[in-house]
Amino acid sequence: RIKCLGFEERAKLARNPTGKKLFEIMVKKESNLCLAADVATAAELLDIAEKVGPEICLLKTHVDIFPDFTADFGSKLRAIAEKYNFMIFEDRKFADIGNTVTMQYEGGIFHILDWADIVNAHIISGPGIVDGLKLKGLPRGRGLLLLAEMSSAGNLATGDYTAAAVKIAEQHSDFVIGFISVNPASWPGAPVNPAFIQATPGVQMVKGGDNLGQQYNTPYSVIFDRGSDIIIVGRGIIKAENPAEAAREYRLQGWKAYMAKCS
Ligand code: 5BU
Repeated sequence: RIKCLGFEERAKLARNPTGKKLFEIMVKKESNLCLAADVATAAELLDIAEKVGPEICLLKTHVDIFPDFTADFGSKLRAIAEKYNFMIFEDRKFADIGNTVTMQYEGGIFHILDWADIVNAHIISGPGIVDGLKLKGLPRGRGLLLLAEMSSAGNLATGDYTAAAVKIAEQHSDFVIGFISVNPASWPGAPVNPAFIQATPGVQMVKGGDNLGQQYNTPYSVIFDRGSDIIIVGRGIIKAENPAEAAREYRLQGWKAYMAKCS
């Protein structure tokens, strides 16, 4: 096995300021945990961000699920993110043509560009989507994750599709900071450029799934066996009796797996 490059070294390779900062936060907090904060209301999200903030490097939102969203949501969440030193990732999964996504990113009710450090995009529409998002995001120092794989059963993001995501990322490495992936160690030509970060959803303490196609792997298998960097955990934390305690346990497991791989 080739020597594993640590997050510290990879921070220096990152061309995008948000990608670089994310690696640096991971080192500083000894955390490769991203919370998928899929709670019922914006009020609950701000509450769980306060509780879990010390354990995470990244907080992932689905802002369009909140019935109580207000214009000050972004500034409130950013204040908590600054207090606990984590970054904010809106899991928007942009998918349209370049011109349309510029408007979806910046405008509407949510003004995602104003508060999300990181967003993600499907590549189904081709590389123009990256050009569009970059037009708005790069001047603000924002970063983009491309969906190279998905965690759900029967998804179509495999093989040549995954390879195309890597190619597009290489062509836009000033803005693309990495991938949503499931098993990047299995990609042809793996490991991909270590400047890119790998973030993986579908993580719980035991392997399994839900009734709607989600598939779970453990923190150790995701980081050590499958070659990812960041575990994205939702219900494993938010449905726990004590989310802060559960988050701490996921952080320790995720970091231990990284240390086993890279020290
Ligand atoms: P869970 O509760 O840990 O299953 O939540 C997983 C989160 O990750 C949820 O917010 C999904 O929208 C998100 N997700 C995913 O599960 N699988 C994917 O391939 C992608 C995102 Br992309």
